[in-house]
Amino acid sequence: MKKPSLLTQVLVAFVVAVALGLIFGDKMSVVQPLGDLFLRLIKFIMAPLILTTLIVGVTSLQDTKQLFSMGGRTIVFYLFTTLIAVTIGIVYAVILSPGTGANVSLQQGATAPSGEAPTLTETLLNMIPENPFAALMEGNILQIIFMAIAIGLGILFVGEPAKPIQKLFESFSTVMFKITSGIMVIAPIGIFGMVAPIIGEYGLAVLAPLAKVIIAVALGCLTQLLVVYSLAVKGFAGMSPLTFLKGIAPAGLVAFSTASSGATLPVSMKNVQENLGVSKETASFVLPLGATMNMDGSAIYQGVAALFIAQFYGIDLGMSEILLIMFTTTIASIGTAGVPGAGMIMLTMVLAAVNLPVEGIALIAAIDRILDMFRTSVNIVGDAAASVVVDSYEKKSKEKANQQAS
Ligand code: DAS
Repeated sequence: MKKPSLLTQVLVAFVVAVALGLIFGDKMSVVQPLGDLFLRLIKFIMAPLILTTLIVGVTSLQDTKQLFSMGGRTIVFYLFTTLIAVTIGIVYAVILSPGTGANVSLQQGATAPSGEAPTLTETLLNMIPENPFAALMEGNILQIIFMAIAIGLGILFVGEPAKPIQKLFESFSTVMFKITSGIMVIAPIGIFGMVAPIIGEYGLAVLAPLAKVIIAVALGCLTQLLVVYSLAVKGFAGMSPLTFLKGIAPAGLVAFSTASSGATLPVSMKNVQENLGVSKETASFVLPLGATMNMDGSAIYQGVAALFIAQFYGIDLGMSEILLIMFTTTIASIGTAGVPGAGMIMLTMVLAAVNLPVEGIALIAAIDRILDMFRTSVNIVGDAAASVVVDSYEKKSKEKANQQAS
């Protein structure tokens, strides 16, 4: 009998986890170590995989001109889809709860997170590692990206004498991918071990009063997936949306289970290359960048949360405040780290920008993990859509260059 595909395995694991979570409640915490094992394994591989594949990605580009053209297309795609995402979130929040005083109840004992949201300047400056080894040890993705691009450019500019280093990173990257494939074998078990305890802990009792917030975020995420990204891959790359969504589904489910773009990165890099035909050089450039600065799902969440919090406190937002929320959310999503709960920290920046009470975050803090699962999945699928679209342009540019050369 043919072994079921990884997608089938993770889907079954997910459904069984939700069912057992609802049946056995918090007793399911007994399987948490299975989830922790998988999460630790993909976090272990994350830093060396990003560093080596991004260096290989940069050095395999024809020249710095291609680096800047690919970078430019990537950034434009990311900003454009994020703006659409936050608009979708705001529209759903208005539709689902038009009046003020939305029926969300302050969760007992919930407190707003104390984290301070970094400003855009701090986010950009923090990209530069003061100590490259510390950046690797801490798994600071933005700093690892900076290092990889710097090393990659160095190898490009040095040329022939740096070939041995380039070869070393190429073989190192291949080894990292092989290890990632090995880790993915236990993905179904890991997803089961992460999802069952969460569903068991929350159950339906906690989720009911905040159902409108969850529904608005879930509908916004579904719209972004099924409309925005499907139109993008179809329109710009001629790829069937079904092929695209099926191809990235395993990474989407790992993102849903881990609520961490960073931890999901090894899986999405594997999926886009093996299932969607994206070249290694595009994948290793676009995806690590996206995992830290393209957070469309977080933007949807921040749009929804800002409006629900305003409505809870009876604050009517005018068009200028709405536009300010859209702008701030887009900036905030660039600074949102690819780790669990980062979006809630960045929400403080959005609320402060439009003078909304930051403590309002406590209203939805209790279900943040559930909302984080939805938004992180969209973050990852959005990065994959970017890699498909950018790769398609890169291939067209190469074909044109070859035709001109011949
Ligand atoms: N969990 C974050 C991520 O990994 C997203 C968020 O918190 O908004 O993408």
